[in-house]
Amino acid sequence: MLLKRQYITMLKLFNTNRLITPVLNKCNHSTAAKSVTAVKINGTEFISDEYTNVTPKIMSYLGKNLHLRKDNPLSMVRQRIVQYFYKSFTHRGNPTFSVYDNLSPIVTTKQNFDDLLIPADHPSRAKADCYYINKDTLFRAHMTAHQSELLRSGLNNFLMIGDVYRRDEIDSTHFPVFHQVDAVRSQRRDELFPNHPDLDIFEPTFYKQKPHLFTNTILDPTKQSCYTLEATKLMEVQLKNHLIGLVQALFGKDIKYRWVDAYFPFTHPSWELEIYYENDWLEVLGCGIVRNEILLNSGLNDTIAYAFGLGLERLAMALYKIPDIRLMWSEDSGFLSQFHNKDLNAKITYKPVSVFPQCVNDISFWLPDNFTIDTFMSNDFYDLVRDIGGDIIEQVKLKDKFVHPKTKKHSLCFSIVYRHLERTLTQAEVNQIHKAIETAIVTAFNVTIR
Ligand code: FA5
Ligand code: MG
Repeated sequence: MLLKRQYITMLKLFNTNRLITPVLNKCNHSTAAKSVTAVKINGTEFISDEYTNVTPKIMSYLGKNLHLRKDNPLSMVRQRIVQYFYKSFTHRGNPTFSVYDNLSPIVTTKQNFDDLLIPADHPSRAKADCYYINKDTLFRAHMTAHQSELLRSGLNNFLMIGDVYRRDEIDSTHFPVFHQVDAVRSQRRDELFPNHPDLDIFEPTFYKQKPHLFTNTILDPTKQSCYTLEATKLMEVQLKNHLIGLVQALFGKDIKYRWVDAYFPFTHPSWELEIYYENDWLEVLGCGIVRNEILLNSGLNDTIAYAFGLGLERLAMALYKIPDIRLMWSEDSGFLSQFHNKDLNAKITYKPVSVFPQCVNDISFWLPDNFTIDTFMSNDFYDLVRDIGGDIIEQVKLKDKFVHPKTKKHSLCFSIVYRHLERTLTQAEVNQIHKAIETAIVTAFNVTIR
């Protein structure tokens, strides 16, 4: 989220408040009528100002939570990452890391920037790069926005997963909303060096003053001035090993990767991990040793920590060969069904769905008296549907089942998704095929269409 490009052009496109749904117009009674507009989000009202640039379209992504949706590839990658951390770190049989995947994406500038030592004039704060609700409130631009508050609440090892919002270019790998997994792992001296009472995490000079009076510097590229080189190096090795372990768990042992030196205001030293994918290097995450000032401000004066933040979209696109980031938002069953009920570790290669629109017709029927929902042979039904509909049947899914309270008759409802791969189907021709299926199942299974 550093060194943002392009923010001047974006500013020209979106610099007005009129994109906001006005929910309130107050008049200033004294002089010329001044209108104050507010933005209402999830029931909370925010007074807008010259910073406000969030659009109704962007607001419409709030609460979509793709990372928690069952059939979404982002959710599958999320679960694999969480599993990796649960498996790799346990303490007396319990997972060491706790997971926060439901934190509100509306944060203060303090959370998103100040708490992370991001300077007041840093380009990542630009109105052109972020979606501001007003000058103090924005849609989080990275999951690191929650790092300080979770540290303050006493957590040592945690994952923060959610949607983040950035004004960025629009192409196959960029979308204004994407998803990140962020993490912090912190350790005290006895945890980092359990067998070396002679080693310390802090330089002797750090102890000479009160911790908050110590001036921590990042002039040395290898470490922060407060930490020893041994502690910093050991944390670096652990951090890198854990992250390489993660990409190998996702992509297999043969994945080609490289580390690139990086800069983030909240870590030092910092790195980015790139993987070799489709003949090019792809940046998948940023990481580093957390700046000690952040830990001190959160009440921790005996700790060294590492942190990282990765993008779920990039990993999912590479893992499943999904060519366009917008597909993550697809509600199309032709897309979602490719990830439906799949084993988390199954090798899935995305097959492009037809670009022609689908038609969905439901079919409901009462089963004959001698049948129940459990004894009805759904697979026979699917075959019959395919026999009649042919290749234009994209999916048949059970939508509803019902037992009549009085007659005890059982009823089923299926949605049939029709799509032609080469042309747009008309509703009329779909209705005709659908009717033919109804007629056929009445004969074949003795059911009664509802
Ligand atoms: C950050 O957001 C830092 N907060 C990461 C971090 C956390 C560093 C903790 C150190 C410690 P960055 O802007 O590089 O950094 O984004 C992190 C990852 O999010 C990237 O590596 C990439 O995988 C993903 N990402 C960034 N921008 C986009 C985008 N526009 N579309 C899709 N994925 C993106
Ligand atoms: Mg980056």
